[in-house]
Formats: sequence, structure tokens, C-alpha cells
Amino acid sequence: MNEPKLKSIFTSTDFQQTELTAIEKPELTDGFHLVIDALKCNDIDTIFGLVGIPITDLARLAQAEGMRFIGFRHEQNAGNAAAIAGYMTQKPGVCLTVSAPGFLNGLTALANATTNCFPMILISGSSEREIVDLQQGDYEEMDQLNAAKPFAKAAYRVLKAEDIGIGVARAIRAAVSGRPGGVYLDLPAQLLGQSLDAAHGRKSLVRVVEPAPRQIPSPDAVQRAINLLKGAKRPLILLGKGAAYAQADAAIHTLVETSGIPYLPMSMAKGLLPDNHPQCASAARSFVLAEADVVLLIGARLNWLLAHGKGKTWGAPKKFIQIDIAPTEIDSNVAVAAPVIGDIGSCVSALLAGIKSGFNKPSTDWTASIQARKDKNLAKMAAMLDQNTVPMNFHGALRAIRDVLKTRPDINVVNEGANTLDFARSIIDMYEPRKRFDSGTWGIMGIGMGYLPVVAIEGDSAFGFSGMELETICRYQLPVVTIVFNNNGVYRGTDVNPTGGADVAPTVFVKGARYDKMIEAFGGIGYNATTPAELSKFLIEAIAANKPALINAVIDEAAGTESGRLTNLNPASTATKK
Ligand code: ADP
Ligand code: TZD
Repeated sequence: MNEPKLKSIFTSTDFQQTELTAIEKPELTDGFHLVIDALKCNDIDTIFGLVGIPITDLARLAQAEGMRFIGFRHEQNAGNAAAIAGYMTQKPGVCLTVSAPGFLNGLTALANATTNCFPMILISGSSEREIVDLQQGDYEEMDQLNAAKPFAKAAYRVLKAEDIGIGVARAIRAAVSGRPGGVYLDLPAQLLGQSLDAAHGRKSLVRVVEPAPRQIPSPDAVQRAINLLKGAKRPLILLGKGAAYAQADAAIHTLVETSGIPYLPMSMAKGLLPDNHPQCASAARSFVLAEADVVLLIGARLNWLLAHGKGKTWGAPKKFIQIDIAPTEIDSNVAVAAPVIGDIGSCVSALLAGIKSGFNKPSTDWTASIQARKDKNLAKMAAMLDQNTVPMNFHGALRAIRDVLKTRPDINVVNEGANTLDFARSIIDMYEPRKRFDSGTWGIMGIGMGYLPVVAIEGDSAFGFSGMELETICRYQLPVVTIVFNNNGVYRGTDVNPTGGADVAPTVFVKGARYDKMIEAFGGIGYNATTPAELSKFLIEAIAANKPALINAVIDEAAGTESGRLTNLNPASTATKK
């Protein structure tokens, strides 16, 4: 592929023209070049991936052509990086992997992206179709297209170089239009090497026009929603990560403030309005969910994270208004009285226009009762946060982190674990949109390092899933500060093997592990924090250093509970052995 006659369409001037120019043969391009050109033609400038047969040259060429290639140590983390880039930019993030095993490693990230409604494209090289389809045992043989289908929003395979432009365009549009999600694009090895007349290749490229068109809600739907809101006695707005994704920050802010309705942010919607906003009801979450009579959902699904919209959490039956781009989301768990289908920006603006003409703010009965509950809960929480026990518990350690992060609201925070996730979500306030990323809709462990945060707050188990990416972080000198909440195990470190055997209990890790030493192996800075004061000092220092760092935060191994706050989802055996 390094033959001078093969040219990229976009950087033709960079290419060394040699005496071969004189040859009468038409100027050629090939599958490799066309994939890069098709991505660049749609302003995609970064690929996250892991190289090998048959895509090594694709990665190399991407870099040569001015794209950024960020190489990871495991495809799942590269896929997570692509997914979160998609979430933050509304442009699909691209992950590139090799065939079968690399593809499968990336598939978890693709499925996670689809589940979370993040736009990404997983591009995998694949083995020879003729051999794969006859199951003749090719190198890394797998029918990847069919394997990807159940886990992707869409899946495509390109067989002819001249179709690469269309294939990439379809993948982009499928990823970002409507409800965003993960798209799989299968590129067989033979395709990459196929050559094509360069002019023909140039013409085959497609620049996607309006990949995610606005979707205007119907006026009837908007009016129905407004009528319901106007009749509400105890209204509540629930903001989900769809609202954060939509980047309709100003409209949402105005809707909340103009209506005066209290709101609850879901974890990744925190910061859409600052968590210390007077209308934020997070500190009275159980109270408002149970007591509200009309709930306006903006980009949030009534899935397990919201107790499916029913049961004890939700108290008396209530009426839901739901803004979502996906019509099939409506009535998925409970009846929705007023669906508003469209993109959040357009829907929120339409609602705003409707309430501007007159809207009575919620009664002080409602807002004062919420405030009273907030005050009570916050006072209780303050006492817990004041703890300085050594070894640290979750509250003491998170207070230290909270106080530092409060001074840097611009920082991207990633958070995973069980107790570490649940406590950090409620203790660490966010002040700006799209700064908090976490285990999301699946409650998946392993997103930590791939989401390339600035500060990662990680359970020790959670960290282990992507810990090797510390090398990636050091290699690219990314200023990521990872804080490992080290309590010696999954959830906690106190379980014992009831048989008295030599194996430790299923939840237990090496006691007193020094995760800080791991990053030192790659040239990063390691810290070992045993008190909240040390944790605070090291975090300030690490952020100021602007270099890769890891703080091993020593947490009491008895702190925390099994499954964090999801104990109710964790079946326990009740049978007793005779
Ligand atoms: P959370 O977990 O924060 O509650 P979910 O991921 O469950 O949020 O819900 C996000 C919802 O937002 C999905 O139903 C998705 O269809 C919707 N959504 C995503 N982007 C948009 C958009 N631009 N306009 C309208 N709805 C959107
Ligand atoms: N594997 C994957 C991919 N996702 C998961 N959610 C789990 C396993 C099960 N799991 C949880 O739900 S939380 C968790 C696991 C393994 C880790 C909890 O331990 P931790 O956090 O050390 O990360 P805490 O803060 O000590 O509880």
C-alpha cells in the first residue's frame, strides 16, 4: 500500500509525487485510503483502537493522513473511549479492531453504547468471506456481522471499495440520528486492499448532510403536556442523560427556572444545572419521587434506575409527561399520559413557548416541604461527611475529593464501583453539563480508564477491569488522576472462606495492595493516601502536576455494603444445608 501511485484523496498535495506520475496508468486509491477519506470527509478526526491483522496499515495510514490514532491495550476500553467521545460531541466516536477476538472485545463497548444511547461506530477488520461462510477455519474466523446485530443499533458490511463511502455514511447516520447508538461496520481484509481509480473513489465519498435532523414535536402533544403541567399540584422534572446529550442546556435551564418546578438529575445529568441550584431536589429524592403528582421526564427512561416508574419508590399513582426521541420508549413500563416525541431541544423550546404565556409556579406547600426534607437530609449527611476515621471510610474520603473538585468544576469525572459509585454520586456535586460519566444504564464495571477522564473515582474492583490502560494514559501523557478506593475486594474485603480452605472468599483481593505502584511502572506519579487530609493534598498536587497520577486511597475493608445500594437486586440464598 505504500506504492506512490496509491493516493489519498484528501492529502494529495502531501504525497510525494515521484517519477511514477509519468506512467499512463490512472491514479489509484484503495480500500485503506477510502476508509480514511470517508471518515475525514465527515470530520471524524480520531480513531480509538488496537492494531493487528488486517487493520494495522489502516491505523498507520490514519495517522499518516493527520488523524489521531489512540491505541489501547484492550478493545473494550478503546470502544468505551469512542462511545464517550460520541456522547460528548454528538459525533460518532470510532473504534477500530482486528477480527474475531478483537471484535468481540470491542463488542461489549458497542453494546454498552447502544444501551446508553451513545453514538459510536465499531469498525472491525474481518477474515475472508468465502472461508468464513464455509466455516473452513480461517485465521480469526467469525461471522462478525451477524454476531454484532443483536448488540448494535445497526450493522453493515462493505464488500466493494467503491461502497466504502456509502458504508461509512450509513454508519454515521445510523449512529446519531433518532435515538443514538452503536453501529457495527464490517470491513473484510480483501476490501481494504482493493484498488480503484482515484477519481472514481473520490466520487464515491459521501458527506452526510444533517446526520441528526431536529425532530419537531406535534403541537397537540405539546399542548397536552402543558395542560397536564398546568394542572399539577406537585410537579417534578426529571432530567436524564438524554437531556445532557442533547446539548439543549440553555433551554432546559430556562424551562426549569421559568416554571419554578423542582427537578431531579439522573447521575449523568448532574451539572446540567448546578447541583446546588435551589430547585435541585436531589437531597430529597425519595420524597419527591413518592410525592410528586405529575412528572416531566426529559431524556430519561423509566427503567430499573427509576424503579420502572412504579411501586413503593413512586408512592401514589402519578401522571407522566415524557420527552423522548424514540416513540417506542413511551409506555414501556407504565402508561405515559402525555408523550412528547421529538428532539429535546425542540421539545423543551416548544414547552417553554407554551408556559411563557402564563404559568403558575408550584405552590409553596410543595416547594417548602421539599426544602424541609432537603435540610434534614443534608444535616444528616454533613455529620457523616465530617468523619475523619482512619482507615478512611467512603464519606471521609469523598468529602476530601468533593472539596477539591468544587474548586475545579471544569473537570471531567468518571465514577464506577458499587459503594464508591453510589456514595460519590450523591456526595460529589457537579456544576457544569456533561462532566460526570459513570457505569450508566447497565451498571457496567470497566468504563473507568477508557472514558479518559481527568479524575476517575474508582472502586478497587472496578479499576481492575481497565487498569492496564494506565500505560495508555502514560503513553499519551494524559493528565488523568485515578483514585482507587482500595478496600481489599469487591464491595468490601472482610469475607472469609467458610470452609477454612486456602482460597480467599469470592469477593476478596490481595490485602493492602499498592495500586499506586502500578502507574509508577509507566512513569506516572503514584500516591498512597491513608487519611482524608492526605487524599486532599495529593489530589490537589496531582491535578496541578497535569500528569498521569494514581492515588491509592486506603479505605476500611469493612466499610460499605454488598452491592452498594442495589442490595434489593442481589438474590441471597435462603436454603440451609442439612
Ligand atoms: P438516564 O439513565 O439518565 O435516566 P436514559 O439513558 O435512560 O437516561 O435515557 C435517555 C433517553 O434520552 C433515551 O430514551 C433516548 O431515546 C433519549 N434521547 C437521547 N438523545 C435525545 C435527544 N436528542 N432528544 C430526545 N431524546 C433523546
Ligand atoms: N462485571 C461487570 C462487567 N460489571 C459488573 N457490574 C459486575 C461485574 C458486578 N459488579 C458490580 O455490579 S459492582 C462491582 C462488581 C464486580 C465491583 C464493586 O467493588 P468495587 O467497589 O471495589 O469496585 P466498592 O466501592 O468497594 O463497593
